[in-house]
Amino acid sequence: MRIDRVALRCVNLPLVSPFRTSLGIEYAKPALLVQVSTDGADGWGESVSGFDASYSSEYIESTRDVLVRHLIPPLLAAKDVTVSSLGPLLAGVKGHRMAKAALEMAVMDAELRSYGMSFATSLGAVTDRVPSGVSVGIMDSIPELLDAVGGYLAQGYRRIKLKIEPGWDLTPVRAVRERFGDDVLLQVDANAAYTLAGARHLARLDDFGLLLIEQPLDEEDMRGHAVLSRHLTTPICLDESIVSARSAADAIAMGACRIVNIKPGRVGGLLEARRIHDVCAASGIPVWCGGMLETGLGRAANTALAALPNFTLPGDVSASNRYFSTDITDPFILEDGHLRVPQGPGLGVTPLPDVLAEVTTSVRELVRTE
Ligand code: NPG
Repeated sequence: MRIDRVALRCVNLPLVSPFRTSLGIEYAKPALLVQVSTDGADGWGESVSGFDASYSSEYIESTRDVLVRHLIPPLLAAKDVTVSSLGPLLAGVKGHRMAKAALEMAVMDAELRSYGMSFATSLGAVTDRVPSGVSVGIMDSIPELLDAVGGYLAQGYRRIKLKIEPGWDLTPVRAVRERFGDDVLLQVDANAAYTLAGARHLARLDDFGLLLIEQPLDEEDMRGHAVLSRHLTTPICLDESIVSARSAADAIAMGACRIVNIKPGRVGGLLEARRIHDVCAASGIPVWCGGMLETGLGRAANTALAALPNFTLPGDVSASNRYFSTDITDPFILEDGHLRVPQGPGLGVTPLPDVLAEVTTSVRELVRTE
């Protein structure tokens, strides 16, 4: 496939309600979209980098910069690009996994569309619908939290994830358990907000029958997670710490986690995400698909990934209306607590031109010169 043009498009979608985590509050979802035009089909990708560097060292402007200067030029110069040639083509650029993931997604979409295969089939999906979990932000009060959780359960969400931070942990978890009972699949996500000094406090979460506690400690503190896991009966799940199949293998070998959250955007793309899935499966470690408030494009890719066999826990793959009143693609809808895995060629969804035009804040194009 020859790549003739790459367009980088920044969009900004208002959120239906503010989303607060231990990292800060988001009122809107900015995203960098990548559109590749080839001698065959076009393809779309989406970067999960955020407005700032609070979740990861990458952020939208750094993603755009490395794409423009270092990642797109070799693609525009290459005679033939396939998704499997991207690894070697881009190996000279260290890191920048979110940028590489967005580019890989766009190339994969173009390639699969050109021969009419879906992401799901290409990745090895074993189901055509995936159970949907919802992530619930930190709220101003417990009644507000209980209202939100009650609303999501009424809509049919299969699992609730509560964002926690020091000062907002035991009380909200206890309140949700007391109101909605022990049968609700419940887990918590700290986004690295604790230190090992909080081990005894975190162990009090063991009383609540949680599925897991996600990323309690700093992303680089693998040893700390291994130590902490010896103080808890609740399984530790790693998110930010898992950046590759190799880091997943290390974490598992050290006993730093018993469950892994896989986000393709965080680990450099869907192919690496599948390798992490495979490493975890070989070690008997269940995985689930994380989310970064993706638009329908990223959501389509995540849903396809979540249909692989070792994704045995519901993921943060919620319906479009959890975050957006209008998505840029046809919306993902909750059906009996599940999302349908798109079956059309490539991602199986494309941006709706009118909506896309409305939410676009900038476009930058790079074209092939010869
Ligand atoms: O449903 O897409 C979703 C969001 C799920 O809570 C969610 N994501 O740490 O996993 C996370 C968290 C997040 C989102 C963190 C955006 C930072 C930014």
